[in-house]
Amino acid sequence: MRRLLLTVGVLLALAAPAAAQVQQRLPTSDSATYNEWNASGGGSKFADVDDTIGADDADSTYISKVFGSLPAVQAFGFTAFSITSSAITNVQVVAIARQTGADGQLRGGLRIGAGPVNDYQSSAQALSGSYTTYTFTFATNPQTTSAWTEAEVEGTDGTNPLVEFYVRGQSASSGELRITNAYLVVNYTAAGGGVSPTSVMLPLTGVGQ
Ligand SMILES: [Ca+2]
Ligand SMILES: [Ca+2]
Repeated sequence: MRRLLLTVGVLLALAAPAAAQVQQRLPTSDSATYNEWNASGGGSKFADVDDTIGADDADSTYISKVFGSLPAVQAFGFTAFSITSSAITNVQVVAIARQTGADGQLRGGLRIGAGPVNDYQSSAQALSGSYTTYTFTFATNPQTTSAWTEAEVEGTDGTNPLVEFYVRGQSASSGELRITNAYLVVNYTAAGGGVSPTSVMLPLTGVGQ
């Protein structure tokens, strides 16, 4: 029995993933620079899109922009990421969005810099008529075009910190664009490696003795 469990332990260690980690941030404030969309509740924009991730409330609370007033940008502040990484895979803007008319498109964007703050946006994605999750991926820091550093992602870098994220609606020919949920994601590899053989084997040491 002990030998079997030890074998299982070794196999688990060998099969351990490379400690891929995800951290998510809902918006906590409206940008003072880009605050161009409308809140369905008439209050803060961020409050209509900070639905619990994985449980958006569809048309109960959303931000919108009618076709005649596009393009328009809505940016948000958020609580800074706090990670311990050995490598950062990407930063993603996620929006659960739809259009009520036709030809609507959405971009995701990041605002980066210690001053000036510069704007970087993804390519556009066409919107569906029903709520769909759109993911806009930034594999590198667009201001440096190099791999993200932890300090940049956490907003503490002295030159190229991530400051705000945004959505940019464009191109509709009728109706309006709606977003019910929006958030920021960082995908990274944890520092210090993943599950080690030692940590897997230790609980099994006493089995069978
Ligand atoms: Ca850190
Ligand atoms: Ca909502």
